[in-house]
Amino acid sequence: MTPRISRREFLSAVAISSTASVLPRGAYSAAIEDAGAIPDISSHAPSLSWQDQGVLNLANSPYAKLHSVPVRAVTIEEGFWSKRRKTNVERSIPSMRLQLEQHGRMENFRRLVGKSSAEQQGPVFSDSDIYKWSESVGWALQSESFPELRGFADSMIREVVAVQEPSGYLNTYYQGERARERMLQHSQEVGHELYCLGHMLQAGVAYYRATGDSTLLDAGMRFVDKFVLPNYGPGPNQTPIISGHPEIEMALIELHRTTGKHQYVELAGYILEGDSRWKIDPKRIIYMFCGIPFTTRTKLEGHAVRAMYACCGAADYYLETGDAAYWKSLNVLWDDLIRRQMYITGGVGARSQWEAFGDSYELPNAQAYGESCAAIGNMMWNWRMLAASGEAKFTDVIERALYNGINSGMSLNGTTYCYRNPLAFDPASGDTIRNPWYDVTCCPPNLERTFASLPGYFYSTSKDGLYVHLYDNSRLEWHLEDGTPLSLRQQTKYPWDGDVALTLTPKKPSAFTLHVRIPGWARNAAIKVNGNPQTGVEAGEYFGIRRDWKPGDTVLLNFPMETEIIASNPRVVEDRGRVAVRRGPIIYCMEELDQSPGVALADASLTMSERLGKEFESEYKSDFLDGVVVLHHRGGVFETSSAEEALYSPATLTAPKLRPEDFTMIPYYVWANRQPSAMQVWTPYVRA
Ligand code: FUB
Ligand code: ZN
Repeated sequence: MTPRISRREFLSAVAISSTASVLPRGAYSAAIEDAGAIPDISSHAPSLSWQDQGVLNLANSPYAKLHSVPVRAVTIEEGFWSKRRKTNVERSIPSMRLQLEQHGRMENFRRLVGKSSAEQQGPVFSDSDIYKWSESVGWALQSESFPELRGFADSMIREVVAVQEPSGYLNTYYQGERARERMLQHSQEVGHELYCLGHMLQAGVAYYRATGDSTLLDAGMRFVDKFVLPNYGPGPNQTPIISGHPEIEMALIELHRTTGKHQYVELAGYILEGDSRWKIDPKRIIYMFCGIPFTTRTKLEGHAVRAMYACCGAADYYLETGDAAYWKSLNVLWDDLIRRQMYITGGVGARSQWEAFGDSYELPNAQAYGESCAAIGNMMWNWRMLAASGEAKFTDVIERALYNGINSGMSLNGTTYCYRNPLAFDPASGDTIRNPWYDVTCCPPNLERTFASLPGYFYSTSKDGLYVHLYDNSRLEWHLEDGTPLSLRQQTKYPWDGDVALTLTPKKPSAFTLHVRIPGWARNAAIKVNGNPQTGVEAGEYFGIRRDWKPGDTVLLNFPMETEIIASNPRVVEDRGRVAVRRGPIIYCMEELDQSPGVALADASLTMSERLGKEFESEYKSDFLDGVVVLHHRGGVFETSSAEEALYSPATLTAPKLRPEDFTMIPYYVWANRQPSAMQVWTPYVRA
C-alpha cells in the first residue's frame, strides 16, 4: 500500500498542529484523532468492545487474514495446559509479585512521590518488570476473576500512574536525579525508555481488555500523545527516535488497534525505518536490530530478543499497512530463522555474549543461550505471520516454541525460571539453571504473561469461518464473523495422544469453513466429519472443511503420535553424528538421573535401525513430573567409560565397544525439575 503522505510529513504535521484535520484516517477507523489533547480511552470509539478484543485486536487490520478470538472466549479445561496455567496464577504470578516488591521494583515508583527513601534499584529497565507482571494479571483476569490479584494489580497501577509528570513522561530511572539524561541519543540506545513505555502500553491494553479499566492505558497514551509525538520524530524541530530495544513498535500498533488512532502506526513506521540524522555505531545497529530501515535487514543477527521484537513490530506494521517491502523482509528473515538459526526446541539466540544470534548454523548445545524471552518473541512473531497469511508453517513454529523452548522456562512448581534454555547440561559447570529471581528479570513475567494469554492463541476467525490452531481440552464460546454464535468443544489427551474430537454447535445451521491445523510432524493424519473419512489431508497445512454445519456435528482428528528420530543439518557442528528424538510436538531429552546407576550420558548412544523411531516405546506416567509420556529405548554405553580413556590416542577403524543399555527419555520441558543432573537433547547414535 502506498502511504497517502510520507511518514516524515505525517509526523511533522502532528508535531506542528494538534488539529485532527491533517491526520490520515484509515477507512476502518472511526476514532477521534487528537494528538494534542489529554487522552482518555473512554473518549475514543474502539472498533470492538474491550471484552471482545483478543491478544491482538485484528478486527480492523486491513491485511490480517485471521482475526483474534478473545482470551475470555476460550476455556482451557482439565488437560495439559490447565496444570501449567493453574500453577501460573496460583504460584508464579503471586510469588513474582513478592519478588518484585522484595527487589525494590515498586519502591522505585514510591521514592518519586516521597513514599520511600530507597535508592533506585535494579537495571535501567526495571519498570518493565512491573508492566509485564501487570500484563500477566490482565490476561489472567480474562479467564477468571481472581479478586486478590486484581486488588494487587489495581493498587500497583495506581502507584505507577501517580508518578507521571504533567509532560506525560513516566520512567522511574529517568525521573528525579537523571531527568537531564532522558531521551538523549545515548539514553535512547541503552536506556530502554521506549522499551518500558512499550511494556506499559501492552500492560495497559491487557488490563483494559480484562477489566475495562483504562487507567494504565490512559497513562501510556498520555506519554505518547503529550511527550513523544509532539517532541520526537522526523520534523525539523523534533528529536530523532531510536527504539534501542525494539518493543515500542508493536506496542504502538496495538495502541492504534485499541484506540483507532492512526498516528501510532505512523510513529511505529518511522521508528522501524530509523532516522538517518543520528549517526549510530554500525556494531550497535546490528546488536539493537533497529536504527536502519527494517526492510534492509537480510538476516537475523545481534541481540535475539531485540531481533524477535523488531520482527513482531514489523509484522504488526505490515498487518496495518500492507507494505510489501515489509512482508518480503519478514519472510527473508523467517527463512533465516528456520533454515539456520532456530534450535529444535524453538529457542533462538546461540551466544551468551551479547545475548545474540550466532553465525549461520552456530547452534551449540551446552553453551546455548536460548533466552526464554527470545523463544516467546519467536512465538509472538509467528502469531503475527500466521494472522497475515493463514499459513500453518507459522503455527508449527508457535507450537514448537510453546511446548518446548518456552515451556521449559518455568519450573513445574511455578516458582523458578530458566533465563537460558540450553540443550545440554553438566552439573559440574556449577550453573543453577532455574532460579526464582534474576536481577535482569525479563523472562519470568514474560513466561507468566504468555501462559496467562494462551487461550487467545487457540482459534482465529476469518471471513469464511474458523481456524483451529492448537489442541487441548477446551471450549470456545464465540461467533463467526457474520455474527452467528458458535461453540466448539475439544476433547483430547494431546500432546500425549493424537486423537482430538471437536464438537461444533452453531446457534443455527450455518455454512462456513472449519480450518483445522494438521501439524507439520503429523504424517498420515486422518480426519472424519460425522464419521466420514476425508481425503487430501496434508501435514503442515490447514485442512478446510466447508459445509453446512449443524449443532452436534463432530470432527475427529487423528495425528499419529509416532516417535521420530531427527537429524540436524551437518553444518550444525555440535549435532554431527547425533540425533534428537521427537514425539508429536514434544522434543525429548535424557537426564542422567533417569538412567541406570553409573551410566554417564557422555557414554550413551541411541540405536537406530530400519524401524526408524519404532525402537522407542512410550509410556504415560501420571505420577511422574506432573504427568508425562516417557520414552524407553534400548541403546548402548561404552564398555569402558570414556573418563578412563586418554585425552588423545591414535584413531582406529574399530568403533569403541558398546554394551546394551536401557534408556529413559523425558520431555525437554520438564528437565531440571529434580536434583541437578546431566542432560542432553542430542545424543550420538549407532546403527543396529
Ligand atoms: O534489555 C531488556 C531485556 O533484558 C532483554 O530483552 C533481555 O535479553 C535482557 O537483556
Ligand atoms: Zn528474558
